[in-house]
Amino acid sequence: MGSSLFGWVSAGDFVDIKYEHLDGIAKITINRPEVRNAFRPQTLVELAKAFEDARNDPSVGAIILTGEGDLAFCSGGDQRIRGEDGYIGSDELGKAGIGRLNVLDLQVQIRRLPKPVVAMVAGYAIGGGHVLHLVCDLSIAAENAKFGQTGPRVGSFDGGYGASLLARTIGLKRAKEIWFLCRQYDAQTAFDWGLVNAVVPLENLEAETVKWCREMLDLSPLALRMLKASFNAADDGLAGVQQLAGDATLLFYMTEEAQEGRDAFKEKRKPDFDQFPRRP
Ligand code: S0N
Repeated sequence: MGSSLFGWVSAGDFVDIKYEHLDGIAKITINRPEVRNAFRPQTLVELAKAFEDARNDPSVGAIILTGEGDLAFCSGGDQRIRGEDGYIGSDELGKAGIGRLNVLDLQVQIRRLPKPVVAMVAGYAIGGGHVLHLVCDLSIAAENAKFGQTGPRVGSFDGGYGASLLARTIGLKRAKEIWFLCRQYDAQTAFDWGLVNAVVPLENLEAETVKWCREMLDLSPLALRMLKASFNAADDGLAGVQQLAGDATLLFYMTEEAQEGRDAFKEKRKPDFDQFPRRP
């Protein structure tokens, strides 16, 4: 992928990540290439902040998640600071020796974020890094991408989205194979299994990913929002239903019918809902 061909503009100061914008696209890059973009608690706090900013920014319509350099998207939790109950940060919790598993919050945040999130994968997407690409809505892979889980080898597992969403995405037998054997799979296999949407030469990865984002930017943001919530609703249980129902409420708020209820309350009169059809 090398250096970016695009004129990304920095949109925030972070230590472990880069957060940039370009014409309606936000790009969030895990910037720890010396450890193949493994995440530590600080990385996850920063990722959460950047995703929140991208969610709240009305100029952003699509979000790219990627890793710095050509060698890795993300290699999962930073094993050097893994303590006895999670990953030990440099904050007060970490100083008290209390670990965190805060990547789970990030996974949920990406699922619930009402804008499309695209994983742009060069090199390794391994362990918790593999789950991060999995929870993104789309994944574009470079030809050098490698996918896999390592949990049973390094003494961890993700039985949440890491197992269930993987099974939903590529089927139970293949998901179990990935977790039970801890093999690595090349980009073509990932494509054949439906784990990624496209495989492109490394040098085209960013251009292709931006092209996919621009195509989505040309489409209705509300329709994309409703579709994302609809796709996730069943798998996310009541939380998924809540997201979809919240989107329905958002749409209802925009109707004259809902606004009649609000106006009647403010004007201290009985609402006139007879003016609205009782639809078949
Ligand atoms: C990625 C791999 C395959 C790359 O191999 P390659 O290219 O041969 O490079 P290396 O020489 O191995 O690595 C280069 C340098 O980077 C360091 N490094 C790589 N990965 C990590 C890592 N994850 N943590 C810390 N350091 C890492 C290497 O040590 C090396 O450094 P130097 O040069 O100093 O020797 C290969 O590196 C690899 O297999 N990496 C480990 C992958 C792995 O096992 N990751 C952890 C898997 N587990 C998780 O991610 C936890 C899951 C999780 O997050 C979670 C799940 C459910 C509930 C909660 C949680 C939670 O923990 O929050």
